[in-house]
Amino acid sequence: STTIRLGYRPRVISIILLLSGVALLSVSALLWRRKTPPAISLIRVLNEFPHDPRAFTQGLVYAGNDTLYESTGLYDQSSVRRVSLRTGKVELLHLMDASHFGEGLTLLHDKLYQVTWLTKTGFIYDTKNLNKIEQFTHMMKDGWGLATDVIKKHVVTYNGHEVHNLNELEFVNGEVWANIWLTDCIARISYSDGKVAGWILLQNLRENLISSGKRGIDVLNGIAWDDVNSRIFVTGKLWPKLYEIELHPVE
Ligand code: DDQ
Ligand code: CA
Repeated sequence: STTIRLGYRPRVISIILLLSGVALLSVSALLWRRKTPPAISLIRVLNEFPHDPRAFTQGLVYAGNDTLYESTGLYDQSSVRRVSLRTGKVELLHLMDASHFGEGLTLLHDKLYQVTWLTKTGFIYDTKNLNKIEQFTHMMKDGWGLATDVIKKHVVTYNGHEVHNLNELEFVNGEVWANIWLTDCIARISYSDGKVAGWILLQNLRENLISSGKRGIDVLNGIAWDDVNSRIFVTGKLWPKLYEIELHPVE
């Protein structure tokens, strides 16, 4: 019986080794996964819509019913507007005082909240008529993006490095998305720790506008999320188009 046992043992041992090898491999795959860089996505355009080419877009939100609200900058032409998604037509316009440069915009219940670039002043508007209801002072020197609905303070980092120039913002599916000023990238930021969980690369949008002869367009800026239909809209400053996009992760 000893010889039989000896004959079997190595096989049993090798099966155990094989199994533990598989287990080790899967554990290390999980650990490896955790260490791999954040996901990169390219995009595909699902729909394109007209956008006012004079709108220096600084804030964009979706309000349901194919309606967007938009905040625009530049000192003598800053505005808040209600815009039809399908036609790009400005349905309602509030022109701001020439001393303010419109920046981030967000929608909460039936009010719009807007910050301004260097004047530390914020405004609250009634969505019904875009009348100014109130104004407030924001503590930062520069108002840039604005989104709802978390109250937390983070330094945004990517692999331990600070990420600067976060511009227009949107709260998308539990993440904060931010246009990075002067780039064609959107950072997907975890609201719980401020870490960049992924990058969306959208250079083809601006490249296509330029190669189709559009002149004078500025940077990609403006993200709006339709949480009922899971639609993502993006545009840019002085862009003649607004896009509905979907993400395609790069392997
Ligand atoms: N910000 O969007 C990065 C927060 C501010 C951008 C301000 C750009 C000023 C451009 C002025 C152009 C004058 C023709
Ligand atoms: Ca937004």
